[in-house]
Amino acid sequence: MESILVIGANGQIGTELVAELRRINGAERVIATDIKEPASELKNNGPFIQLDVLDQVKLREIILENRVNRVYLLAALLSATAEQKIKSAWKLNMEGLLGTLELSRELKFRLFWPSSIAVFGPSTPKDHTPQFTITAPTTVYGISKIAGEQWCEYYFNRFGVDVRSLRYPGLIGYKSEPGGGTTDYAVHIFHEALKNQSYESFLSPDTELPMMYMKDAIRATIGIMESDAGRIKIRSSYNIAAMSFTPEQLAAEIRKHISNFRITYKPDIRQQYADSWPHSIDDSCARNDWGWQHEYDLSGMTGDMLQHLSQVLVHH
Ligand code: AKB
Repeated sequence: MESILVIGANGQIGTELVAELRRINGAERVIATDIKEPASELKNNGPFIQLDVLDQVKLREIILENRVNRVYLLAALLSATAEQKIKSAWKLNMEGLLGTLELSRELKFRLFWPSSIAVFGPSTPKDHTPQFTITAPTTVYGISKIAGEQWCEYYFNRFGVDVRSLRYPGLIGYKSEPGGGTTDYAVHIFHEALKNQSYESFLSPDTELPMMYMKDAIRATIGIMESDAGRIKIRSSYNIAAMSFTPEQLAAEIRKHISNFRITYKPDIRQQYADSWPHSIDDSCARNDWGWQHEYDLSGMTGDMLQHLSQVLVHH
């Protein structure tokens, strides 16, 4: 029996990706790994192995022993944390990828690696940012993502490594707390809206960013991984998009459900990172090449998020 490996399974994307992969493929076939002890759901619902992605010997062993044919490499430091820990962010984000690309070259598994809208920088066109345009990131995280994209393309062109990647926008989900990103305000705001009916935003009211509901992001991730190889024409990373909004617009949408919700603004250093990123993304290549389509817009996402998160908070 072949199996699927998720590295960094404890994180914002990993938690939801493992659950969905287990639902589709059966729990026993999906091995979750992370450097940290997992939340109980991950551990109790299927195999979990503690793994530091930089331990390439152990990673190779796990892949061989379990006949892994799909690897999702999600271990990374996000934008805000990476600015605080420049060298360890570079080490984890780059060496983790390079080591896994090497293993994929040797062992021939299909590899997913996440890129981000952070590959773009202040000189990139801000609206409907095209697939192929200026990428001159000004954050450590963005530099690691654009370098990673080039490495993915290199390993595909030179060695035929079947690597696939998406440039995620800000992701919003209710299953896990976000960790160290700039777009995280759009998750925290829901927690605070439900608990305290108020939120202090670290981004200014009119900061428009591309965003996506986690359910769409998970469908995109599994969708690109399960597409026929011939449809994957871009081996650096695909733009994908669903919606764009500002903190003010999100607050107004939340107020349709929680009428006394109040938002205040106190921008911090993360404002700079957000200001260097696009407002909206042109994802027509992903739509044309392998049929990407989003389902959730601002109003659909907000309703679903509030409904599910309120249940999660009641049980905690
Ligand atoms: C972050 O804010 O760092 C991430 C991203 C946009 O990649 N969510």
